[in-house]
Amino acid sequence: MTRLIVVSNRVAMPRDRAARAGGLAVGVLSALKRSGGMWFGWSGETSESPAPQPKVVKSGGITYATIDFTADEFDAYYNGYCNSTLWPLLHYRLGLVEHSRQNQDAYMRINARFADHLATLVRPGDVIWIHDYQLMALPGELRLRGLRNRIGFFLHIPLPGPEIFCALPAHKQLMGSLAEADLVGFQTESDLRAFRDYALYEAGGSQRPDGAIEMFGRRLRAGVFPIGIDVEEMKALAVEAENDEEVRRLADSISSRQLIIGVDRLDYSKGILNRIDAVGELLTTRPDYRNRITFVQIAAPSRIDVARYKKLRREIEGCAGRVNGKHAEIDWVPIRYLNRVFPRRQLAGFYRVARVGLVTPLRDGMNLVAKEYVAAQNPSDPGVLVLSRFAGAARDMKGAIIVNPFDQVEMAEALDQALRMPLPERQERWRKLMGALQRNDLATWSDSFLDTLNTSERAAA
Ligand code: ADQ
Repeated sequence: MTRLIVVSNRVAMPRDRAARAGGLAVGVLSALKRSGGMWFGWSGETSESPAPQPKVVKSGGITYATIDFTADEFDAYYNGYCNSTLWPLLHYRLGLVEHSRQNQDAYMRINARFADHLATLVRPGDVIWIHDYQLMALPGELRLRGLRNRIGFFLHIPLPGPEIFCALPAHKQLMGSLAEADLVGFQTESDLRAFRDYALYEAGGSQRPDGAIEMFGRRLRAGVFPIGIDVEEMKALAVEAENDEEVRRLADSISSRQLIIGVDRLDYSKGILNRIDAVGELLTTRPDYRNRITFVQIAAPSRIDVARYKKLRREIEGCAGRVNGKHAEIDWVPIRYLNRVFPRRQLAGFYRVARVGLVTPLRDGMNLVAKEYVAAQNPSDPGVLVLSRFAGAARDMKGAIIVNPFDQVEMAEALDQALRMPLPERQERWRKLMGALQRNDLATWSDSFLDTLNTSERAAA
C-alpha cells in the first residue's frame, strides 16, 4: 500500500486538543487513521535555534514529524505573508492586503525549508497531500528537489479570479508552483473557475477535453472537493452534551426566550460585525422581539499578533456594547459575547439549544460551523440555519435561509422568518440539510480527493 504523507502548516499533536478541533485537523486525521502514514509540518513552537532534523513521534499508527521556526521567521511568514497578505487577498479584501518583500521572502524560505525536510522523509511511491494557502510554493519546491511522487494540493479557503489574484506580486510563482502538483482541489466551482481563468487568461494555458489543465508547461487535474464533517460524531456529541453543566446553564439562562447562536474564529472574513448590526436592526424594526431573543456570539481568539485582528476585537466589543446599550432592559441583554474557545462537546450542546444558527461570513471557503449546527439539531425540534451566500457551504445547503451578509435589512428579515418558522417547515428544511451533509461527509471528502489523486494521469504537457 502506498504511504500517505499529509503536509500542513500546523501539525495537531495527539494531546493538543485545541489544535485538533479545526476542520482541517479533523479531516486530515480521519484520512491518516484509515490509511496510516505521516503528518508533517510546524510544531506550533518557536525556538532560538530550531533543530536541524524534524522531531518524529509515533502514535496510533500515525507518524508525526514536526519542525520549529524562530520567532522572527514565524512573524514574517505566518503573521506577515500568510495572514496579512494571502488571507485578505484570497478573501477578496484587497484593501486589507499588506505588501512586503521581506514577508514574501520569508514565506518562500519557509516553503523551501518544508521541502528540504520532506525530501529526507519521503520514499518513492509515497503520496503527498499538501494543505492550504500557507504552502502554495511547496509543490514547486519539492519538484526542484527532484521528487517525482504524486502530489495533491487542497486549498481550504476561496480563490478569487485573476483580476484580484494578480494584485499579488508573487502570483506567477505561486500558480507556477501549484501547476507542479498532479491534482489541485478546491471547495467550490467558483474557486475552480478562478483557477481555470488564471490558467487560460493569465498564464496562456489551456484546458483539455478531459478537463485537465495545462499551464507553465505542466498538465494537472483540478477539481471541486467540498469538505464535510463527521456527521455521526457531531450528532453523538450533541446528544451527550444535553447533560453537560455549561449547556444546562445556557439553556436555563435563556429560559423561554429563543436563542440565536454564532460561533467563529475571531476573523474579519466571518462577518461578525454585520451580524451584530443585523440583530440590532431586528430589535429596532421589530421591537416586539425585545426580551424574547438572546444572541450568543462565541468568537475564538485567532491570529492575536496581527494588528488587523486586534483592531477587529475592539470593533466587535464596541459594536456589541452599542447594540446592548441601546436595546438592553434592566433584566435582559440581547447580545452575549464570549471571546474564547469551548470544547467541541459543549459547542455541540450550544448548537442544539439554539433555535437559529447565524452563519454569515462575508467570504468563506466552506464554513464547517454551518454543517456542525445542522448535525447537532434535535430531529423532533430542529433549529433553522441562516447562512451567507458567500460561504462555500451555501452551495449544497439549500434548506438554509440564504442571506446577503452586506444587507442588514435582509438579514433582520431572515432572522424574523427563522424565529417564526413553524415546526413542519423547520423539520422539512432540516431533513434536506441533513441529507446533503450525510451524502458528503468528511470521509467522502478525503476519499474522493485521494482517489482522484491516486488515479490521476501523470505527464508533463
Ligand atoms: P476556519 O476559517 O477556521 O477554516 P470553519 O470552517 O468554520 O472556519 O472551522 C472552524 C472550526 O473551529 C469549526 O470546527 C468550529 O467548531 C471550531 N470553532 C470555531 N470557534 C470555536 C470556539 N470558540 N471554540 C471551539 N471551537 C471553535 C478554514 C476555512 C473554512 C473551511 C475550513 C475547512 O476558512 O472556510 O471550512 O478551513 O476546510
